[in-house]
Amino acid sequence: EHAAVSTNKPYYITTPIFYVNAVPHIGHLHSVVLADTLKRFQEMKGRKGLLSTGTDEHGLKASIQQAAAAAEVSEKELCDRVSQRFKALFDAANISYTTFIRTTDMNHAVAVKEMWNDLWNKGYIYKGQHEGWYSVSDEAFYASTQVEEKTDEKTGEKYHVSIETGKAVEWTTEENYKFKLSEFTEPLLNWLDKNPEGKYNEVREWLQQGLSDLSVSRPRSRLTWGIPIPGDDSHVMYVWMDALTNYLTVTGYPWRGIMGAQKATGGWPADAQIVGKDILRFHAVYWPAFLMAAGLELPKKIVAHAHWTQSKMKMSKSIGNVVDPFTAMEEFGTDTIRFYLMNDGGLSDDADYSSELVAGRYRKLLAGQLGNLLSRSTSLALNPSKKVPSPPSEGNIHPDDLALWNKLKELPEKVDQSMTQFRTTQATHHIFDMLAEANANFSHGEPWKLVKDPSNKERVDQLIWNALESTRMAALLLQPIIPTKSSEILDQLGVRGDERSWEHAQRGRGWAADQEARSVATGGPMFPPLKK
Ligand code: ME8
Repeated sequence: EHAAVSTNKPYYITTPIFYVNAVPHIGHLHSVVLADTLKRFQEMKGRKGLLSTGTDEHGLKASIQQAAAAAEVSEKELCDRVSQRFKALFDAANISYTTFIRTTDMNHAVAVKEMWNDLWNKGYIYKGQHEGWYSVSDEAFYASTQVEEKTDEKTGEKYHVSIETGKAVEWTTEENYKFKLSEFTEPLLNWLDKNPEGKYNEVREWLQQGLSDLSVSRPRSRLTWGIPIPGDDSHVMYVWMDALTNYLTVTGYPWRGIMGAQKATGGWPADAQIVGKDILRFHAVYWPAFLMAAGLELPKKIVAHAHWTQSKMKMSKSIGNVVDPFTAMEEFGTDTIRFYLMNDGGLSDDADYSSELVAGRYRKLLAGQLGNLLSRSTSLALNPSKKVPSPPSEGNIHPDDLALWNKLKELPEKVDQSMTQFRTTQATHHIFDMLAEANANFSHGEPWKLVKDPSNKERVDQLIWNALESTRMAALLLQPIIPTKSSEILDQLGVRGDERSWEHAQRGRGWAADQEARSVATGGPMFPPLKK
């Protein structure tokens, strides 16, 4: 009974919620496609999936104000407009999100206040002082390392500026609420010890330097755009405390009362939280510390991925070197971009975006391997009956087919392992390695020559089965990454809707019941030549 309960827990995966001071780019899309791929993979294996994404609309008063002024709209209108654009992107990219949260939603304010009150009541928040280099025009504090000293040429007076923005800063002290982050150094190290992972080494190094308490409020006098602190209207919530709590809000936190019980999804703790490596500190230090303080369960995995660059520089709104994902999907197709992101964008190494490379992957892999094998396997000239030949029996494998036969056997396990480690680049590598072998098997077998002599029928059928089965396995395993194209391919192969889940992703488990009655369909090229 108990085991059944725990395996019934939905697979809950999250993406960062994105700032609305700039429109979405390819990097944002990457995080969301990765989360969607992993969710779809779990659904293929029979679990219910929850995927949450959305927009982070508080804080950053200056940037949002400036962006709104530049666009000649109000702050609220700007938030609506940009948030809508993120949502439209995720719809266009076929992201199967189950919630799209905006931190300006009413239920989110309720959840954030609940979190605050809980930490306050448990004694983890106190009133203290925050000191640092403050820039009035940037409305930001800077660390000493972000500040440099200058000398006024006329007066000879010394003053300080932010290195990044060049704006004057002054040493400032203000009253703040603080979170006792320093108490969590040891508990966090213990947590990391139990969850060994590559990127966590970096986190461990931060922790070993020791943590100081974290300022979790801002005076309302300089930041009005935020959630007020319960019981003290003169302060608003620090934007990261507000933003991180979104992962609980969408699960129905605080999970009590009539409303709470209705809204509870059973998703928490999250199974995986996808983030870019730029925000790992917030997710692997602050977030688990807040959760520990509140006595809540910790996420099972924080997955940090590397960045997309252009000419080796991180793609970012502040540099302005961004790729518009709408344009890219229009030019190459949604599934092509999804495929490119998952095939080339990894967890450890940054990847440099290039349209030539997108086109190259399309030509060589999608059209050259997958599309090519599909048209070979459904060739009317070789298989006028369009029937799916019977699979060979285990002891009767043609020597030329052994390598492929074994690859087909090992493939699901390899893909499973890669996906379980969030390594989509490895998963596609294994799938296309099998497809290359399948195409070589076909070319080497030369069925177009053999078919001229009817006595070769058995061998021709074997070669067709090899190609069909390889195409079926590839399309099935690629479903989480290229859902639309996979579905079209499987339709063409006569694979029924109820034959597309994980248990069918095994050599010889296709076309199960009434294979005799099935036939494949011929069609135009699945991946037609690119326009230019
Ligand atoms: O940090 N390559 O929002 P944000 C890959 N609101 N991924 C990239 C990327 C790139 N070049 N650029 C951005 C925030 N990303 C906060 C998050 S969460 C509680 C609050 C992706 O709009 C990546 O996931 O700056 C990165 O972590 C995120 O967008 C930052 O988005």
